[in-house]
Amino acid sequence: MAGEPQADCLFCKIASGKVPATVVRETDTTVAFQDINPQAPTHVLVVPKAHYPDAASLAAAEPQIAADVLCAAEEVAAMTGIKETGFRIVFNTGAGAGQTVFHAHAHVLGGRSLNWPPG
Ligand code: D5M
Repeated sequence: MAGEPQADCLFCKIASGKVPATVVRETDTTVAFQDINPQAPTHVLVVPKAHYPDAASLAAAEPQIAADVLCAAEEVAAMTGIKETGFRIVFNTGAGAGQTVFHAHAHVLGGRSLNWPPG
């Protein structure tokens, strides 16, 4: 069924606590944890607990949970102090855009100057 946890999905396992991660925030529908390969002084991932392969499919199927992910990203930015200095929320969507883990996730990045356009 759409949104059900997938046995072979790393972020489903992190969301359920089966794989350890440094969790910084959790809500009924989302989990936020430190990225294992940080690209900025603050680099947190926000994932929905429901499994959708990318942000676009999440938004199409569950717009409220997609909004929850965005709100959680804002709260992570406030908690970590990057809201004041500027931060970026990135949803790599599809392998062609650099997505490597096919469970929807927001990258919340800040703590250094961020160039535009991104690479
Ligand atoms: O981003 C996938 C991100 O997931 C990438 O920045 C590394 C991160 N990652 C991979 N494995 C882990 C674990 N185990 N803990 C925390 N973070 C992890 P993408 O947009 O798909 O390229």
